[in-house]
Amino acid sequence: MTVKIGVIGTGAIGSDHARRINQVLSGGKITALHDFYPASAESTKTRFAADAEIFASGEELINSPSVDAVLVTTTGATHEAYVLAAIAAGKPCFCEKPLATTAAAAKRIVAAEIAGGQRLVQVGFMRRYDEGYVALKQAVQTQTGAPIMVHAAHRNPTVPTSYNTPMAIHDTLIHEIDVFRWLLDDDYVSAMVTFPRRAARSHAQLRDPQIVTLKTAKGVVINTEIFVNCHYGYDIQCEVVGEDGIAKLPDPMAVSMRLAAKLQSPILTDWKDRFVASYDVELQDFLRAAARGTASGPTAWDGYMAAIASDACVTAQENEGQAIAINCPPRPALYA
Ligand code: NAD
Ligand code: ISE
Repeated sequence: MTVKIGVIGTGAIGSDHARRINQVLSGGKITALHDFYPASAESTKTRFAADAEIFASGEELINSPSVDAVLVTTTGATHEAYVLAAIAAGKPCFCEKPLATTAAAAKRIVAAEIAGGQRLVQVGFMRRYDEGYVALKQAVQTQTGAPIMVHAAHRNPTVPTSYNTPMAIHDTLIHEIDVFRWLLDDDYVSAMVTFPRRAARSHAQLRDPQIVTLKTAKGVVINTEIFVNCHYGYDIQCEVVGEDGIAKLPDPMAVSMRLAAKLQSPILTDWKDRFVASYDVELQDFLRAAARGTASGPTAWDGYMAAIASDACVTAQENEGQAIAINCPPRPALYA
């Protein structure tokens, strides 16, 4: 079966997902596109989806018989309405991270999915599909002994001036919030934020960098540096310290060169390249499940748990140095 896919939001990642569904993966075809800016949808159609129809609204796209499943790749704050509409239509929905920018909105999505009685939502937490994180998880489960601490860094070379301080949490750190919950099989109990001096390239609306400390129910302390104007590259680092040893996330494969009296190897600069294989695997997983009318991978519940922690981190940004409590509700049967 070929799953007919509609994409809402054809910016950086929406157009890239359209490309991979039509040119790389199997079992799906882009039949419908919508973007707030029609020129963006037109451009995606021209480049990657010649046969797709362009819809005037996301809701029309979702309810069209030419669409079996939906990709929501608009900006975070607009995800909720489209995901709820996809659930109401009974159509599988891949929603890019964050599921929602507040826990209240994510909770409404979870409530709608539970009311419908079946899983339809997959959240775009692609790191769970990354070879490096999968290997790291296996090392933590079998070799390091029980985890005690995690040291991590999430560095982007640059972000636009529209990117503000809370986005460092719900747009950027949200990846670590989810992946560490998955990696450690643990939930969070508190969050704290510390700001070093503001880096020179920080924008007016952004305090960059920052260090977020999350504590888990099992007592693991996770320190993550978020530095989104770090200039030198796109760099994702993570080291888990356990009872018996330390496991480190592998760097992407790169040739090491001895050249001009220097030992050097390149560092990537774009998230699209760093996680290219994981995006492929997560969306192939989505297509496979959507063909059966359901969803797989990271759940709306995972998106909600991440949003609860993300809200606490934003509060922690506003109360530097204070530990903000995180209270996770019990997991409903649908997500067991
Ligand atoms: P972008 O700004 O490049 O694209 C967003 C697109 O959505 C734009 O074309 C915009 O016109 C459109 N849009 C905004 N609001 C809309 C609305 N209400 N209805 C219809 N269209 C609307 O942003 P992006 O970088 O592609 O990010 C999109 C989403 O993907 C965000 O949630 C972001 O966090 C996520 N993302 C995930 C990853 C990842 O690594 N998984 C990487 C980048 C972005
Ligand atoms: C972006 O939206 C992503 O999801 C990238 O993976 C992340 O590194 C970046 O900070 C976000 O803005």
